[in-house]
Amino acid sequence: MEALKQLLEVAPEVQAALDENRPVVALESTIISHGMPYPQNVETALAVEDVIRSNGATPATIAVIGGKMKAGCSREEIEHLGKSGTNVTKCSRRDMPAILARSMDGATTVTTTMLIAHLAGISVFATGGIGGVHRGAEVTMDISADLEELASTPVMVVCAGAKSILDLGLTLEYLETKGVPVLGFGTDELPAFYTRKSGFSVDYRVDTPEELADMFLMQRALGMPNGMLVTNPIPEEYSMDKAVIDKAIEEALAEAKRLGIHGKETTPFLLAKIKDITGGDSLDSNIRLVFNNARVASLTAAAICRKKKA
Ligand code: PSU
Ligand code: MN
Repeated sequence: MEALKQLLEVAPEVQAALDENRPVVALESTIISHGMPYPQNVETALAVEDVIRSNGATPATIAVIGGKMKAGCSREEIEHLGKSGTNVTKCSRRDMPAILARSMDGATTVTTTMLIAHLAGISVFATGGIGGVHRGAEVTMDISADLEELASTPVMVVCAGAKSILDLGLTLEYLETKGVPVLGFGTDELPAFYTRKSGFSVDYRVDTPEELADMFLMQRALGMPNGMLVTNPIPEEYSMDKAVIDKAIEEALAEAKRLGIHGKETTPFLLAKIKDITGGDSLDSNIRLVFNNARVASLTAAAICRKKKA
């Protein structure tokens, strides 16, 4: 544990909030380096921190910088990750030993953001979309490590569902197998990132941050090791036309297949391609839904703190 502490740098502001039982919300960094183009990625990363602050919580953008796990990146570190883009290693669980041993930088995915958040004592994490079971996974076996992390790390992840670059039905089956609750914030239906509906049901609809906090704390009281997935639909005014986005996704998938894109490149490739095809509309939606998730995550983190005190 002592050795671990040497590798983990919690920003003083984040540590103070944790020590005083004030709400903290973790944010991932692959969304900065690989999920959006520069400079919108840096602008969004800084703006989402402001959204968290204005909702009464402390943001902790998570990354690996020079071989140190950071819970709370500085503005300069966020700019560095955003400018470096895909030159920074996309760091999943299996990358951690190499990146840390070699004192490299790593952009954390949902997986490693959960891992580091948990080491730092942070319970709630806001992002855009999670990885999942890819279409055709019955042949490729491409299943995101995000699902395994949700199965084994007790952090609440607030997202806008998952993009239909994935097989959403299989993703839900996998989460069920692993005992991960999938909650719909104000919805019975799993949102599909750019659109509010997917045709699949969530496990439970939850309408308030208080109830999300109750369920999270109940999972802890039961001694369960799993995380929890909160799916929060994109606000109506920013949601995209289903036909437009479906067509872009199909085109992107076909292009990935043609080029033989595979492994960890798949998700970043598809995200960039969809953005190109939709002429930037999808990027605007993406930014808006992240803000919306940051707000719900902040309110829920605050509710968890209140209930812990009571
Ligand atoms: N899906 C999105 N936006 C993202 C990602 C996924 O809609 O930015 C990123 C996240 O960091 C997620 C990772 O954890 O991609 C999943 O990658 P993979 O499918 O290779 O596990
Ligand atoms: Mn994969």
